[in-house]
Amino acid sequence: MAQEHRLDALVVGAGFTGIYALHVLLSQGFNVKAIDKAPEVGGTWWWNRYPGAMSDTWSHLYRYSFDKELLETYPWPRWYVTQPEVLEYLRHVVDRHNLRKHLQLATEMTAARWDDQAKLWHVSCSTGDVFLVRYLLTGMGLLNKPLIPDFPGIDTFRGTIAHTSSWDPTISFDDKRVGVIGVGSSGVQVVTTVAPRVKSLHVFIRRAQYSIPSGNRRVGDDERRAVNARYRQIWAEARASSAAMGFPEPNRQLMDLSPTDREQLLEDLWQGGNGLRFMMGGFADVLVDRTANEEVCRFLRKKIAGIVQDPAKRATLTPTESYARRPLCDDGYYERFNQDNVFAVEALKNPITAIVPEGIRMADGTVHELDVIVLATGFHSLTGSYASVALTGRHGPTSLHDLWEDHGASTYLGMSVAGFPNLLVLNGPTTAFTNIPPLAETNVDFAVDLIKRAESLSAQCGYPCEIEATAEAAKKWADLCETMAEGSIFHDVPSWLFRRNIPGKRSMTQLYVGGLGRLRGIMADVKRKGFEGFKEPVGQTKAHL
Ligand code: NA7
Repeated sequence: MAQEHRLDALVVGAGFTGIYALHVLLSQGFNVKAIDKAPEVGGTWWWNRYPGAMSDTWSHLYRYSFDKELLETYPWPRWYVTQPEVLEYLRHVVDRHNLRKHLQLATEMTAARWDDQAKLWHVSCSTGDVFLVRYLLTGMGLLNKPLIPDFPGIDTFRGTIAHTSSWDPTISFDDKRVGVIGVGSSGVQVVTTVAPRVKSLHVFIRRAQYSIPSGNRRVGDDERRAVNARYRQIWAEARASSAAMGFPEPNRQLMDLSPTDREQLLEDLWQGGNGLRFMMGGFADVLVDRTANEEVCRFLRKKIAGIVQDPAKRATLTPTESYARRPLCDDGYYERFNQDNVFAVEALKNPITAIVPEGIRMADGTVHELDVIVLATGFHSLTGSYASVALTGRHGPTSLHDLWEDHGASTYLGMSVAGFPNLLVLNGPTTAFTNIPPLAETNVDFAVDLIKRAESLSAQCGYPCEIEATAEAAKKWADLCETMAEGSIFHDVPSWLFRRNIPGKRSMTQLYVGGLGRLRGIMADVKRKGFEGFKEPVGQTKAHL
């Protein structure tokens, strides 16, 4: 039955970030609950249940660091964790830390309004529940709202059609004629996994992407013991690095090497596996120097040519753009196209024009007949996660999402928004581009520091003190994100990183590409300077009393 709940804090989202926020706030003695629209915890890992869904961070760093015993004992049999394994792990963390009774699932936040008189967030939910809380923490994911292209006739398809982020894992591919639209991480994983089981597979490729071998394999007992013995150091190094993926990030410049050494080092990286390591773990100039980037592209195109036998398929599968998207890795993606029943369908010059009852129609009139269509078409990234919530601050009635649309995603340190007191955005727009679990721990720890400071100031002065970024600090942060992005080749391609994947929407800088180590350094500095960039809580609140 719908209820009114009065709490210190509400956490929205029960993925990696929300679960940790709930745990930390409870352990600090706060009266707090977490809600999630899904019927189970897991966030991204609950929704993305498509075949082959897997993390591409090494297993020992795709987890929390806060529970040392769990870190050392929880199994991670292979170098990458699959979607069911991540979900199982998160469920285990929730049970182990007795968090379930503080969770309310199948509950979606639909609106949240800051009441400037009562100094409370008034949060309305799909269930009719209302939460009145001092602090609102949103861990709603970076990639939450699916991007479903506006294909005419999409409702007329006679077979099964679904987006990867709302996939029903019971859907069968066996002996089916399958179409996959999109070849980002999701599409590449689906293709690689289902190709051996299908009757036929048509992969619709608008802009091909580079993918390298993942290098996935079993973790040996010795390797596990070695990681356990060095865990403290491994985490310290990851937190200080940019990608926080556990590989070193050398300062070496690709173009300083002789052509022979270059080739050898690229070959070593290819053999070692992992897309992120290939992009960031070999050389420092791949993302900033176009000559170096093109050299890497040349190497990768040669690899694709060496794998894909059919010249027409090879042409469709070979990227022409810079190596500048979120890097991919796979367990035999290009090899699957050597199967006679797997087709690479060129969809840039000859785009998809409609979905028809029998399948997919292309601009030239060809209809590919299908039983199952997988929309691996991506997301309304970062700001998109806030599109369906009427979240209004001190100056209402424009919602946070609409403000971001109008003025850019200006969010101090990726966390606090001027005019939205006591809202703590976790892993939201302009947070660092990095490995998510350590980012979640970093952001939650900083948010909880802010809350503890506001609580202690409130206790001292006898009225509620607020957490709120100054407009100047938010602007400075947005400018820094912009400047760092401008120097990066990430800007060159139409990907979700800068929201250049959505037809009709302007591009937006919504990530801090300086990485985790720098973000942590900046946060430590802000804290050392008495939370510089946040409004002075006492004076601000007095003015409102
Ligand atoms: P991505 O990486 O955004 O990939 C989406 C793919 O869908 C990409 O290949 C797009 O082609 C393609 N797409 C989108 N619309 C169309 C239409 N209308 N026709 C043909 N192809 C289309 O999403 P993912 O889910 O794979 O991965 C997102 C992140 O999740 C990933 O980076 C990891 O961080 C985890 P385009 O390139 O736009 O031509």
